[in-house]
Amino acid sequence: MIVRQLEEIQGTEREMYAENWVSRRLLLSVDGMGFSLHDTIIHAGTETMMWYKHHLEAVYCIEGEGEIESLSDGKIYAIRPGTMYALNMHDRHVLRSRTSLRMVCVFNPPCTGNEVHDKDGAYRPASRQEADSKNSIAARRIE
Ligand code: 9YT
Repeated sequence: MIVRQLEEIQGTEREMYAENWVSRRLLLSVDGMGFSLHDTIIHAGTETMMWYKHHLEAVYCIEGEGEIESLSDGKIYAIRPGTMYALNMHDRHVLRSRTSLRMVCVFNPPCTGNEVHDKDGAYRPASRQEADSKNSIAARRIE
């Protein structure tokens, strides 16, 4: 069993900073779960374009207010505590925060730890090597 506290992650390599957000990665590829789990703060008054071409992401807002715009059809959805969105079509989107947002994010395949957005707002795909090491860790846990 893996049990972690957010405070254990803060200030370690599992805490990633970008201009508009800070992401605390509670579960990563190396943990062998098949997904990663992030507690992410989006800074107030920011606009972030994202396009996770290589990942599926579900996001659950637990604090704050903002909106998400789907760039394929221009639809805008309000975000407030209790709102979930799932980028099941690898949807290009813009996230706008009126206040600071606290989001619980799940990525499949899992992030490996040090991903930051590229020029398209994407994370690089998980490499074969990372996938193999994840599988061997999962296998070791089962043994
Ligand atoms: C909500 C969102 O997509 N924020 C960007 C950061 C990302 N979710 C992460 O790595 O935690």
